Amino acid sequence: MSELIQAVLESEEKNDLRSFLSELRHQDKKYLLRNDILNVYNEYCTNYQKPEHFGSSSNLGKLIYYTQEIIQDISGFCFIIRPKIATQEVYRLTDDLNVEPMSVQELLDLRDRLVNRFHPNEGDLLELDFGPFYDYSPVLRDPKNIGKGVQLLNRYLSSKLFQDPKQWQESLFIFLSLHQYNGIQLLINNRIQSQQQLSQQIKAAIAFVSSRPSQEPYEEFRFQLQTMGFEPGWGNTAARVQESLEMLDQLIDSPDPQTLEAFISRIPMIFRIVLVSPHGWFGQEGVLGRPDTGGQVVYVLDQARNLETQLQEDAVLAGLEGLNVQPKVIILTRLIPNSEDTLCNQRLEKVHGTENAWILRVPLREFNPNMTQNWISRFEFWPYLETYAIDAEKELLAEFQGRPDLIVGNYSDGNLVAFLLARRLDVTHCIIAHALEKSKYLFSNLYWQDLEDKYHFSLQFTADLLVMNAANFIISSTYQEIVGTPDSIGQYESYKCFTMPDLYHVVNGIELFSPKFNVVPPGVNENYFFPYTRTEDRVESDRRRIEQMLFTLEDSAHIFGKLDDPSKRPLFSMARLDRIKNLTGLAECFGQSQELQEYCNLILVAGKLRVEESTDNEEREEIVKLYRIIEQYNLQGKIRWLGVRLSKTDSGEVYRVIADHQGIFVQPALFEAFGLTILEAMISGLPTFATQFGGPLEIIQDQVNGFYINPTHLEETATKILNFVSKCEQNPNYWYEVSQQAINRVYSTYTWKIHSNKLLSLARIYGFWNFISKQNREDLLRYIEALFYLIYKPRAQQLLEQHKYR
Ligand code: UDP
Ligand code: LCN
Repeated sequence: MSELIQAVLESEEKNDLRSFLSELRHQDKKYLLRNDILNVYNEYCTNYQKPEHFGSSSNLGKLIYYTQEIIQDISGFCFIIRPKIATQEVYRLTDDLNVEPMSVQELLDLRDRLVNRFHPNEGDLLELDFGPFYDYSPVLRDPKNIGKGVQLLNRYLSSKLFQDPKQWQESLFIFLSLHQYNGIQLLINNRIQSQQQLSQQIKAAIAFVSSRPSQEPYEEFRFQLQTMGFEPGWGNTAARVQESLEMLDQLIDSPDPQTLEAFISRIPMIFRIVLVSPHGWFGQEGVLGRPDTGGQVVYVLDQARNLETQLQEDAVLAGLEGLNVQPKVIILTRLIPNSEDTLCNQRLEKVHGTENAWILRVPLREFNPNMTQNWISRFEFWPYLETYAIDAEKELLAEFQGRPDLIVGNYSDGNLVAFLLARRLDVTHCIIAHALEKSKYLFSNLYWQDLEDKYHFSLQFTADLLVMNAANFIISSTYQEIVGTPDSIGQYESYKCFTMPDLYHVVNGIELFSPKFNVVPPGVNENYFFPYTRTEDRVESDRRRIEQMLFTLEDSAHIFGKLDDPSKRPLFSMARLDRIKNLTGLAECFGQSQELQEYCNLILVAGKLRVEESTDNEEREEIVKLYRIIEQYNLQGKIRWLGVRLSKTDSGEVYRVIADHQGIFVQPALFEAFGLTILEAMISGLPTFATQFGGPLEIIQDQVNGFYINPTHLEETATKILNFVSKCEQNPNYWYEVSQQAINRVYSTYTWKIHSNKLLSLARIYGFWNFISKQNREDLLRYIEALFYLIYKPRAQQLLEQHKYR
């Protein structure tokens, strides 16, 4: 039995539990989520005059704290308890306090019953279980190591080399013989014919290079090495070649995880990368994705640039300069014929500031021109992806003049295309979620049938399940994206067990303890976003122009509001006007606090100023709401709202000008998967107050380099900001201290250099693992393919039929 329930039942609190259940019974809601549970507990504590605490002194409090859901039916209550991260226990509690564990199947049936979708007489529902496929691979034990999968993998691989040296050394030898660049053999040539020979030759080669001056360029002794069986790829100087050979020598003699990681990370096996982000409005000017893909576009563009730079540096270090190596990165996206004055109808566009990174736009096949000539919402995009992947494959092969070495998917749609491409091309496959919709929309799976017309979650969640299992590795921006926090479940975790009533039950959707998960956060473009103190890199005329635009310029077409006192400290925020970004919540928080208005002005860079200018329903609603709040709280003279789309150069300068005025950045989203604006603000030197729901919880260390806010508690948020402001008034140094800490945090942890280095190292290690564990994965991939054809494809086809008549 659950330790937590047992503790309650064996203590004096047994009666308290009984009273709490009675409180629950009187609720209208039969399905309570954590917040509801806490509210009922709160009520219970008030009604029964009990102190409300979740600490160690109350077992009931602890039980409530760890209970994620309570479902009530005629026979009692089902408690879904999450006693620790990534672990779920389910119990049925009857009225007479009898406790029985429930199986996952029973839980899913109960959920179906609750929405009147339980039909046991019509036969069993399809059950999806990915669990058995993970029997072959290592799993982590401690949840705190989730997201550091590569460490376990290195330990596992090196122990295999140790336990079964013959077979594993042979595999390593074959792996090393495989690498080529444009038909030129790398690392080992055919003078070395076997693993034993390799072992001997390494020692000879080490003796040879150690006799050369350490900084001697590789080109000077290239031919001697070649006669010994070694081709380019070991290093650019005698010292580096020696180091690489010694690592390999050590791996053969006494393998250890660190050497394995360091050695495999050096192998020149990646020159061509595809970053898949198909859904469109992907460009460098005048476009910012569309709802919910803004950050993704910024992320992928910066990633492409930095991967190219890293690949170039790696090629130099590997000693490949003489081979005229030109790494290539292609961002694969959709060509949109009706491109609304953007370049999204252009097939090929070079990524600014790169030598060989490109945006390749491939059109959808023309099923119904009304649809396929235009932008298609991410919720409707599913039927086009399979044929898109087939067409994209041909174009990629032509552009690369061969196969890519790594395919990285982005978001659910891109991840599916990446899977189809990787399967056909047999290439290492990585996925990035950015934001999984399942946990974003409450009960999205339970009520999927009611939401299907608008959101088509049956396709999206099926695609998500398939790709997260198919991928060789997954990178996430935060730990909590995978497994949440002690009191909230992670985005990937929400795929572990769920029902799609009448479609399928997922009893084990993903192995959260698999080493495939790695946390690799993004960085920020340091050419555009840098500290306000770096005056030498700022353009004075830009600074003046932006300052005017933010505080004084009158331009009714794009700017709303005239400040009574522009010298007050600016509270600044910038985001698209989505409901979830909650800029209206920030305006309301500001509106409700006279004191905040006394000390600060509110400055928002957000969306558009007029409903007529927007085509997005959510944005239109938010525009109306923002005007209503301004009127309700009489904020005229205290707020400026800029409905402008800024270039990157300008948005960088905007943050810095706000910092010149000792301003504050506030990110009030109801949920933020990661939050690139937070990095941008912090690196610029802005003290930042950001939502505690999502990624910011990991980016910021509360009260050290920024502050958490609960954007649903307006008064508390205002007080937090005011405390900071008054501390700054009393001690002018305080603002500078927090500002400097914010800058330090980004440079130490969130740079694209760290990101691309790590991503490429992972790609090589998982590529190696993929090579040696191929047979073990084939059954999983076949299962995934079957689900793709049997569930995904017919549903996609149905949606396509609907699109034909639009
Ligand atoms: N952004 C912008 N102009 C705007 C709003 C946002 O340039 O009016 C940029 C912002 O600088 C950031 C990105 O869009 O680089 C938003 O990314 P984030 O991760 O914060 O949120 P998302 O839009 O992906 O939900
Ligand atoms: C999507 C989001 O919702 C943001 O939180 C992220 O920062 C962005 O993608 C980039 O990953």
